[in-house]
Amino acid sequence: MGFDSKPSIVILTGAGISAESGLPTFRDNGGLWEQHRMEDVATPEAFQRNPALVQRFYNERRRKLKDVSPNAAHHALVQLENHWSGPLLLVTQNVDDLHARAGSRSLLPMHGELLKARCLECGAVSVWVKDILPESRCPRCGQLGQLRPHIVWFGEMPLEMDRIFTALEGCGLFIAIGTSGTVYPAAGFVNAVPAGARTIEINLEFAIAGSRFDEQRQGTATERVPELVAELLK
Ligand code: BV8
Repeated sequence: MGFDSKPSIVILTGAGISAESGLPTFRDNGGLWEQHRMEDVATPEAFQRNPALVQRFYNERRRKLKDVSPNAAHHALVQLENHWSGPLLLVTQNVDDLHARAGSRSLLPMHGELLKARCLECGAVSVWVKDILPESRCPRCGQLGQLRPHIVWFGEMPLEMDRIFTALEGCGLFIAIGTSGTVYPAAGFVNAVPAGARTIEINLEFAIAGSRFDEQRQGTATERVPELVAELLK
């Protein structure tokens, strides 16, 4: 694809990019939300009401990270970042660590990270690879039993929104990969790019409603993402 100057790229990934690594998505059958109602495990109210259930939901998902690895789609995005001469920002809705483990550097986990805990007492965000338990202590203030997952729940503000919108408003290419486009504000990012920017969606299947993307590439992430990256780097 012919670009004279290399425009800036913003990429948005969702659970679909991690599916082939073995992590369940939210809405495909057998998805995460089927085992739990979202209201029961991914809202501040749920955490107030039943902290043990919420901690268990995230402890289970955090443990699973040890058993999975980045896939060809994650690695292809690292290739793109390493060889694209223009700016590139990878915004992920995923809370797994697969992009980071693949080597992505310009990475913005807008919904938080499973491998971090946040202290309700002092606000510190710490790397946290074990279960969060009632007897867990904050590494900064030492407070007992005040740690929550560093995850953005429904009704909470996603992280670094200003930085994301600045990148969107200046980008020449927006690529969405493996997201159902059901959760806002991420689902609205495609509407924030400048007129004339190229928008591409890679998905296993597309929402019935008409697409707001210039191009839709149907298929699995491990098939379609390396293909697109090869085209862009040609
Ligand atoms: C906000 C972390 C306001 C948690 C997530 C009522 C009450 C409260 C809020 C709302 C409400 N109604 C609407 C809202 C707003 C709400 C929202 O949009 N709700 C939806 C359900 C309608 N949004 C929020 O609450 C957001 N915050 O609005 O704040 C505010 C304003 C001012 C001040 C303060 C606050 C916060 C949203 C963040 C929630 N946290 N994640 C956790 O992970 O446990 S969201 C979670 O679901 C994911 O992070 C992701 O973002 C989201 C959507 O999931 P996807 O990634 O798209 O995955 P999904 O399964 O849906 O789709 C997978 C796709 O992949 C499919 O298309 C599939 O076909 C495809 N696929 C599958 N396999 C493959 C594949 N593609 C390629 N290859 C494959 N192999």
